Amino acid sequence: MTQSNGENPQRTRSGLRQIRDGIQSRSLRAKKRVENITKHDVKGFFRRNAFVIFTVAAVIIGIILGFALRPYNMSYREMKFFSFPGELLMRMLQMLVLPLLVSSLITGMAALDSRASGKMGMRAVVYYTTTTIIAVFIGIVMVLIIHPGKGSKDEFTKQQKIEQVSPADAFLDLIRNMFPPNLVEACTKQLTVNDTLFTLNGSQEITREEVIPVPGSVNGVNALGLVVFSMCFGLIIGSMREQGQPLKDFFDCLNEAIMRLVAIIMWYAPIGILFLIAGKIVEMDDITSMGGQLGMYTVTVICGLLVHAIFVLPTLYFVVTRKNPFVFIGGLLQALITALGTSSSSATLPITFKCLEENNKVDKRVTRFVLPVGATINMDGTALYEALAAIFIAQVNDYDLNFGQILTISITATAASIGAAGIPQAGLVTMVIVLTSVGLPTDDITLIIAVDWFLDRLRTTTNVLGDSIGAGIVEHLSRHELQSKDPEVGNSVVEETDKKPYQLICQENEYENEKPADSKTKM
Ligand code: 7O9
Repeated sequence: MTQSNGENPQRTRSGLRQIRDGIQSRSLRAKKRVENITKHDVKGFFRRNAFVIFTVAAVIIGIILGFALRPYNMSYREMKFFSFPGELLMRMLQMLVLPLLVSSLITGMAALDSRASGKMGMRAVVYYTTTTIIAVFIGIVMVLIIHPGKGSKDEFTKQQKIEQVSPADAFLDLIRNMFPPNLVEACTKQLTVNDTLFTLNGSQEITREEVIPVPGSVNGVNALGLVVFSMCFGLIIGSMREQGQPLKDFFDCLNEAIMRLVAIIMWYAPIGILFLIAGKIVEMDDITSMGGQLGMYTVTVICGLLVHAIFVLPTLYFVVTRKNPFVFIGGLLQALITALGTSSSSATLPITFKCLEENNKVDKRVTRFVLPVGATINMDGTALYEALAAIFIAQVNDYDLNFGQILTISITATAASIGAAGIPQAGLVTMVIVLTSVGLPTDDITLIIAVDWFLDRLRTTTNVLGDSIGAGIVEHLSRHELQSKDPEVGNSVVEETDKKPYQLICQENEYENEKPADSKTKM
C-alpha cells in the first residue's frame, strides 16, 4: 500500500505530465497542421486559379488603362505600337490553330470506330442545330419586344456602298470550299467566285453584256475544307488498324506537342489580352456621340446574348447532365475572356481545348472531335446577332415584316452562322445574304458597323461557350460508348495510355483484372 501510495503520486504526476505534454504537443502539431493546411490551401487555390486571376485582372487593368489613355488622343501609329503586345498574342494563337485543328480532328476521329463517331457526330449536330435555332429565336423575340429601331435614319451618319452578293454563289462557294483542290493553299486561302460584268462579242452584230462568275481567292484559312479533309482522313486511319498506327501515333504526338506549346502561351495570354482590350478602347470612336437607336440596338443584342449564355445554355447543360453548369463555366473562364479579347473563336480554340481538358476533365476523344467542328459551324452568338440585326434594319426603314419574312430571316441566319467559316469574307457577306432574302436594303449594314467591333466580342464569347457546353453535353450522352474498353476504340487518346505502344494497350485490356505491376513502364 505504502509502496503503492509512495509511488502512485509520482506516477500520477508523471502520467499527468505525460498526458499534458502529449496534449500540448498534439495540439501544437494540430495547430501547425491547420496552419500548414490553410497556407497550403491558399497557395493551392492561387496556383490552381492563377491563370484565371491574372486574366480577370488583365481585363480590368486593360479597361482602366484604355480609358485613362483616351484623353491623350494618340496618333494611329502610336495606337498600333500600343496594341503590339496584343497583336503578338493573336499571332501566337493563330499559329497554333492549324496544326491543332488538323491533329485533333484526325486523332479524334481515328480513336473512334465509325459507329461511335457517327453517333457522337449525330449528337453534336443535333446540339448545334437546336442551340442555333434557340439563339435565333431569342434574337428575334428580343428585337421585337425592345423594338430599338424607330423608323428614322437621321441620327446615322456613315453611308458606304456595300457589295452585293448572290446567295446562290455564296452557297456554291461554301460547297466548293469543302473540297480544297490544294491542301497547302487551303491553309492560307479560300476560294471565292465574284460576279463580273463582261461584254461578250458573241457575233459581229450583237454586243451583249453578261454577268460571268470569275473564280478568285481571298486570304484566310479554309477551315471547312480542312475540317472535311481531316475528318475523312482520321476515319480512314482509324479503320486501317495496325497499318494506320504510325500515322495515329504521329498525329497524337503532334497534338500533344501543340498542347504543350499552348500551355506556355497561356502564361503570356493575360498580357496580350490586357493590351488587346486597352488598345481597342483607345482606338474606338467616341461613345457619347452614338445615336439613341444604336445604343438601344446594342442593349438589345447584349440582352439577347446574355439570355442565351446565362440562361439557355446552362439550363440545357443541367437538364442533360444533372451537373452544376456554373462550375463547368467556371472552368472555362479563361477561354471566355480570351474570346472577349481576341473576338475570334478560332484563335481561342487552343485555350478552349486546354480549359475543357484540364479544368473540366472532358474526355479528349470528345473535345478533339467536337471542338474544331464547333468552332467552324456552331455560332450561336452570330446567328442570334444576324437575325436581330436584320430585323433592326427593317425597323429603322419602317418596313413591316410578316411572319413568313421573319421565318425566312431565321432560316437564313441559321444557315449563315453554319456556313460563315466556309463563305469568304463572311461577316459582311452573310449579313448581306440575310438582308437580301427578305428584300431589305443591304447598304444599311453600314448603320451598325460603328458598334460591330464591340458586339463581335460578345457574340464570340457566346460562340465559345456554346461550343464548350456542347462538348460537355456530348461527352455525357456518349459516356457509355466511351467507357467501352474496346482497344479498337483506341484508348490511345486517353491520358495515361497516351504514350504507350499499341500492343501494351491491347494486353492491358485483355487482362483487365490482373494488370502488370508496372503497367506504366514503356516497352
Ligand atoms: C467568332 F477550325 C478553325 F479553328 F481552324 C477555324 C478557322 C477559321 C474555324 C473557323 C474559322 C473561320 O474562318 N471562322 C469565321 C468565323 C470566319 C468568318 C466569320 C466568322 C464569324 O465570326 C464570329 C462573328 O463575327 O460573329 C465571331 N467573330 O466566333 O469568331
